[in-house]
Amino acid sequence: MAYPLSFTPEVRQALDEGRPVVALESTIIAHGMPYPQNVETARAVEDIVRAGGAVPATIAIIGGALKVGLSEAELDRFGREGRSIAKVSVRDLPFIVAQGRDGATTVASTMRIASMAGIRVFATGGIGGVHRGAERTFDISADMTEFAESDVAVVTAGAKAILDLALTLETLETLGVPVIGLGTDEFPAFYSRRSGHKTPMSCATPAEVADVMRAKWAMGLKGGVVVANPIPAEAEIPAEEIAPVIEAAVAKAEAGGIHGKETTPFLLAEIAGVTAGRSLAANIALVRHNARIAADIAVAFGGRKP
Ligand code: PSU
Ligand code: MN
Repeated sequence: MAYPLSFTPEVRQALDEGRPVVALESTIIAHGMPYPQNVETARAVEDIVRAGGAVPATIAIIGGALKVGLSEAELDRFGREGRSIAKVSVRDLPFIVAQGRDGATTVASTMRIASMAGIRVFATGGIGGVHRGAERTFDISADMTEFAESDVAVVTAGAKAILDLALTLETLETLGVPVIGLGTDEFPAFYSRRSGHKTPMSCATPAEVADVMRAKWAMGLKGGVVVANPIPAEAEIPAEEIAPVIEAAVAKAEAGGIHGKETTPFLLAEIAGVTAGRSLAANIALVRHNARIAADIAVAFGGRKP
């Protein structure tokens, strides 16, 4: 029997009618951006998805319930409480549910819950991946392995250079995950449009991405698709400008003995602090852009999994 999910009426109705739905994560709200920009962005992103002809479903855990769609009050509370809400990846799901707690879902756990709900498209900012120094720390985000598990296409501005992008792409290859550059043949580096790493394939339009999703799942190939969508040019921070900031943040994390699930939020907060408003503005711009593209893909895909 399927595990019960808690839907908002808007999402429930859209899924019942087979209309396009776009999943959104909640770790980006609670741990990825400061208040109030986190709540403003989460709302704006939901509106962008609606304007694109799809229904947004922000995913989180509230009182142990797997929520698919949040009310305005719930979304606002997640933004205000921020980092005091548990960051929940897949390994944390059973504990948070069993204890009846609140949790902000990462890309991995959002993919899993979206998949349980039958949602095939998900917009985020940046995915987790293989951390620099992973050969010593074994720090590889559960986002990677989730891409081998859940049948969801995730629209991302690539991944931040806090990660080892070459090893992240190698890992996705091992896991059998298509990484599609949308309008580019280069894997974008979140703040920057270019990283120097090629994507294994590229598509010109959201409709072509939807074709790849259909082909993958029609063949019975399990797992997700990475849709790498570069930050809009006017919002980008050139790689050479952001690189020293990232180097310093990674060094500070190592020196401070930061590890495990704290690493990503620590690095994100560090970079945001050092670049003042600039990285936050870039982050907001790319999330909004990803939401628009995700809506287009969801519409082109046509709602239901074949
Ligand atoms: N990368 C970002 N912004 C984010 C995250 C990653 O640029 O907000 C969040 C996402 O929720 C992602 C999670 O799934 O961090 C990965 O954490 P970890 O590396 O601990 O798996
Ligand atoms: Mn990790």
